[in-house]
Amino acid sequence: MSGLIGVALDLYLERIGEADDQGAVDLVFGLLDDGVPAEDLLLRLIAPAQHRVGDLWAANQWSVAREHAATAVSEATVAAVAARACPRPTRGRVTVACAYGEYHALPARLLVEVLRLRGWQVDFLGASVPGPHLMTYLHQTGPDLVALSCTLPTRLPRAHSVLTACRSAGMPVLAGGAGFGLDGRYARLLGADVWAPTADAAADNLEAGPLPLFPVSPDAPAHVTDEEYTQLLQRRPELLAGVLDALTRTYPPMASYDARQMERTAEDLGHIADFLCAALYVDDAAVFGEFIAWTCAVLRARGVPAEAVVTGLRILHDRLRDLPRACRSLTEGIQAAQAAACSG
Ligand code: B12
Repeated sequence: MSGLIGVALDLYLERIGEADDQGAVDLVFGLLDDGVPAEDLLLRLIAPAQHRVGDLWAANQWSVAREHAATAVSEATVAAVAARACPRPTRGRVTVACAYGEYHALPARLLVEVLRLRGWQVDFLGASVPGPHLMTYLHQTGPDLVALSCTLPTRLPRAHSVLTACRSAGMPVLAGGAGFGLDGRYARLLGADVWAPTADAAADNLEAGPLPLFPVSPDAPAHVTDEEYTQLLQRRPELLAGVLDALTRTYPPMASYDARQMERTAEDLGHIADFLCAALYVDDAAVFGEFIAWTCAVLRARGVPAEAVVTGLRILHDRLRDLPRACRSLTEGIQAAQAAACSG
């Protein structure tokens, strides 16, 4: 069965890359008719194809528009698989939501459909759910479990608010998504009751009976012990304007940037500041270092050398000397960018 899926993966990618909804659905229905389980189609065909979409975008082989179109087709395909399977709920009720500001709804949707296939009654609230509204909904509907999805580490502070509110209301939360870290370490740190790396692992855990809950973390999240996270958040607008200005003066190629390139650089700096905030929030410089390594690869594919990132990070470091934890993350980021510059 895995052989069938392996062969279909390239074909599926081709179809979503051409925004071919019908072709993608036909392919997947054909595999269902051949006996491939719906769950395998969701997790071993559509999910890896979406990762490939990300890689193709990162390598500048696919445009943002093509990535959006492909993702829209995958969403339609997931819906078609779900509509065809249409299982009756035989187990408890789960609410699945994405943290506020988190627009990666498809990873959560895959969890939703896997849980439904396994007999759970699932309410799916979709992308970017404001915390207070989520809490009201949970109080009104009283699910057995809340499943919170977070793909970007930058959304962890918002996820934390939900985790805290659910904990005080005595509602168990299952956390998941790449933002919580490969081993779920930020889920544990921020007070989730349980974490799972994938949708099927989550479903297996739930089926196995009472959840193996995390012990309450003895470490308070770092942002509670000092003011660096809050300070960086408050200083963000003037800091970014100042860094963009200094970068224009110290990085010669920027002198000839057009308005669009300037806008993109400002956006990249914004993401860099957001990931720095996230690293401070969970007190883990690796969050920042990994993002910088990824950013350098993305920029290199677009003709921007890692030296530009090194220069920008040095300027940031200079301006944040009063924040020692931020400086530690920035140092890790500078090292990651220098390594990228050497390998490029
Ligand atoms: C499609 C996409 C988007 C779409 C999302 C649309 C949608 N409807 O989902 C849009 C265009 C909105 C988007 C926006 C952005 N994106 Co994007 N996106 C992607 C992409 C290509 C695919 C996402 C996807 O479908 N993944 C497939 C699933 C299967 O992912 P998964 O994480 O493996 O999911 C499994 C588990 O995590 C788990 N799981 C997920 N949730 C939960 C919850 C629980 C409770 C449990 C138990 C388990 C669980 O179950 C899933 C199935 O097993 C990824 C690439 C990638 N590698 O994922 C980038 C990616 C995630 N995006 C990225 C970025 C940077 C962004 C932007 C910041 C880009 C920008 N410049 O604006 C914005 C941020 C928007 C925001 N604030 O949320 C980066 C993140 C980099 C990083 N270091 O963190 C990635 C990795 C970029 C890449 N290589 O292409 N993106």
